[in-house]
Amino acid sequence: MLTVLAGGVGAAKFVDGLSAVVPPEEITVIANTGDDASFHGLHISPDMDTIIYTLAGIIDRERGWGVAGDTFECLNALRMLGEDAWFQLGDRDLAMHLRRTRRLHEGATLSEVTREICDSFHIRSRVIPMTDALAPTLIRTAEGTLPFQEYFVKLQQRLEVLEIDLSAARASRPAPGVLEAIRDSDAVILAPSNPFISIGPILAIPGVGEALRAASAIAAVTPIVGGKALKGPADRMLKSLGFEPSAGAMAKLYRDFLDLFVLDRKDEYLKPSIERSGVRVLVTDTIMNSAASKQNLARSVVEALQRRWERGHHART
Ligand code: FO1
Repeated sequence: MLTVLAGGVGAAKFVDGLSAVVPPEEITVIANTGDDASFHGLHISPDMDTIIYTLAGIIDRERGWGVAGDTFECLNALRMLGEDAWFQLGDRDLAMHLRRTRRLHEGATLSEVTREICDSFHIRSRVIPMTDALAPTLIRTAEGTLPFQEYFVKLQQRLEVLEIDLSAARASRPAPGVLEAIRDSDAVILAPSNPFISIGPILAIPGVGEALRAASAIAAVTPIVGGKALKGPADRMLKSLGFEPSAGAMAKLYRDFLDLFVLDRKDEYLKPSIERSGVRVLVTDTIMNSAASKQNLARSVVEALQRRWERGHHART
């Protein structure tokens, strides 16, 4: 069994590749819900939706989020009615949010609704939210503290981030199955997601840190290549939060519990310094721009973890 801690686009691509390399039933995805937001009375879980649409094969590949070929008639109509509609909710995408919100109003938990939605899409891996509680990530900037999507989408990540407030995640409880999945897996993989706003909220959930320390093996795939984030503001955040914008800084952030760090070939020169901190390094191609590249990356990570298990086994016998 493998557990993946996941943000949105990068994580979804990685899990997509992984499910072609190991049986999808053996994968549990624990998704960040710190980005969740309410628009037009609907509960949106962008990272979970990105994972679900990707695994269902209907993601808009160009944008990385939303449904391929979706239209925006409803949003346009809302704008005509004077609604502030800057968050792009497509007509088909709205069905997901309508269904989720109705079930939440009926008293279902977010993990229950997520399971139902995954079943409707015949998704064979298990996707669970990090928590069933509302745990919004807040972004502190010089111009005030903002809800995540306001910083990310409305203001296009233009403001410098001074602090990321994960207090809601810290005050929440893990969703059913989260700690068990981490503890009972053969390995936990931190997807190539932003360490502060995607993986950070999951790590802030009470009990997750301890479960990780009890996990059999933990690998992390870098979301930073050549000092640049593959997507989103991770490189700028590293800088504004006082770190070097490099894959090496990423490895340091996770150093406490990491067994294997997956570095892009372009950054191979960082391998010795990361290994000196006691973390093994796998150097491979991490850019996922085709089905083959997603699967190759997933295969390399799984094989490196397998080599580790074999070595551990020989050491004990
Ligand atoms: N990202 C955008 O940049 N602009 C949008 O209007 C937008 C709408 C949206 C709707 C549904 C959904 O599931 C995701 C959406 N995203 C949008 C992506 C999302 O805001 C971010 O990529 C994640 O929250 C960061 O991981």
